[in-house]
Amino acid sequence: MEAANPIMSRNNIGTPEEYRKRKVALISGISGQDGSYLCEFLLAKGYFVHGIIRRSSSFNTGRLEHLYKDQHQKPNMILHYGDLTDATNLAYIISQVQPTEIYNLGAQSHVKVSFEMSEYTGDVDGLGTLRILDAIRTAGLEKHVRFYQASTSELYGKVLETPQRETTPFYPRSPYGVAKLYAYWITVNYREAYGMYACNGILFNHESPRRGRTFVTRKISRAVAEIHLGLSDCIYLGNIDAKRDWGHANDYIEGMWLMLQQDEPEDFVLASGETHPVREFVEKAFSHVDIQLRWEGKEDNEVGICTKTGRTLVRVDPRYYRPTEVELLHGDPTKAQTKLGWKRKVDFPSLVEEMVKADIQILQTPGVNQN
Ligand code: NDP
Ligand code: GDR
Repeated sequence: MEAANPIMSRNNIGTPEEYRKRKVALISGISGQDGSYLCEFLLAKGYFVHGIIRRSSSFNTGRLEHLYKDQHQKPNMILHYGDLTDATNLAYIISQVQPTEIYNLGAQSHVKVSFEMSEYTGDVDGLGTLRILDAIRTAGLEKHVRFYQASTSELYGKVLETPQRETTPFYPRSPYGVAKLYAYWITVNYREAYGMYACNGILFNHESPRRGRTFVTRKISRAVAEIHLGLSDCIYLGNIDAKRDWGHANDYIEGMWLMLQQDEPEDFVLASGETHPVREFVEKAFSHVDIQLRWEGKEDNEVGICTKTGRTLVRVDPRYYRPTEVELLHGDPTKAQTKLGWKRKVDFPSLVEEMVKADIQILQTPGVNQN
């Protein structure tokens, strides 16, 4: 932190005393959906925010662009190149920036992709968490840093109990879920072994216009916008009977922050408390462009047809099926509501509407980042 600290001294961030007085957050996965909302939220609260971004051959900071303007004179945020597979780099960043809170959101976060990149997913999502926890200890910060781990409802996997809560047994159904299981338990273990303030947020699906386009909600909202504007004919989906507990990402990041502001570290479920099939998301999304669907056929041959024109707008493509599926997620957020005072604000119909409208607007605005 003093002038000898190369990261801090080359960035015009004020005196060491000024810096030490501030709350300082480090976010892995800052360029993702949740990372960008969390960064906005923490900056608004007066935090100094550090983020870890991966080197990429193409631009990967689109979700942060609006926050990065005006950061050159007296920045409130600094982005560092890094990777959860690189322990040396993580140890260096953490020891230099001396964060007070660390949010580990970085992950290979796509469940279907994790079946194809299982070792990599284990390395990043499982061991990556261990690398951060060890980097905190190496820097001697284990009694000073508060650590948030992005755990997931995918830990529940096969349905053993509904609604799923903090005490529901885990049974992950993908390499992603299994990697996150390791991350969950190593977080618990370091809390118990070293007295670290470390929490798991077991978050159910949360979406937004910033959701990556290969996740089902954004894939649907984008396709509906394209079909509405005459840019596409049909959307191809996998298992449309899977049920998810969907909320808005912007509501969930507040819950992450609240978990790190308590007297004692604990694990919490964040969920909407409702569950809906993918099929219902599709129907609702089309209804926002005045298209009603009727379903015909069964399983792989099922199609969604526009009741007015008779055109087929939805087809099932088994390519999107997973070797093992999580059929039903339905969370119980009672503990977070009671202990954290957390409550989601955006309901399911408003979420679908916001996503479809945002995609229509993006497609109608020339020059805007089309992601
Ligand atoms: P995204 O996929 O949008 O973002 C993932 C972030 O991780 C990106 O910034 C990505 O960088 C970064 N990342 C990927 N691999 C690495 C790596 N090897 N080293 C460092 N960073 C890496 O995910 P979300 O924002 O939706 O989710 C945030 C976290 O929460 C993830 O850990 C996810 O597994 C978890 N989660 C998400 C839920 C959801 O519904 N959204 C629910 C429960 C848990 P890049 O931009 O370069 O790809
Ligand atoms: P999920 O999200 O696997 O729940 O993981 P995703 O949106 O990928 O899938 C949700 C459900 O929709 C079904 N589905 C399809 N999914 C995708 N991606 N593409 C399709 O075409 C399609 N058709 C049907 C899936 O089979 C699944 O049942 C997300 C991620 O954000 C994880 O990182 C996070 O941990 C969990 O949510 C909670």
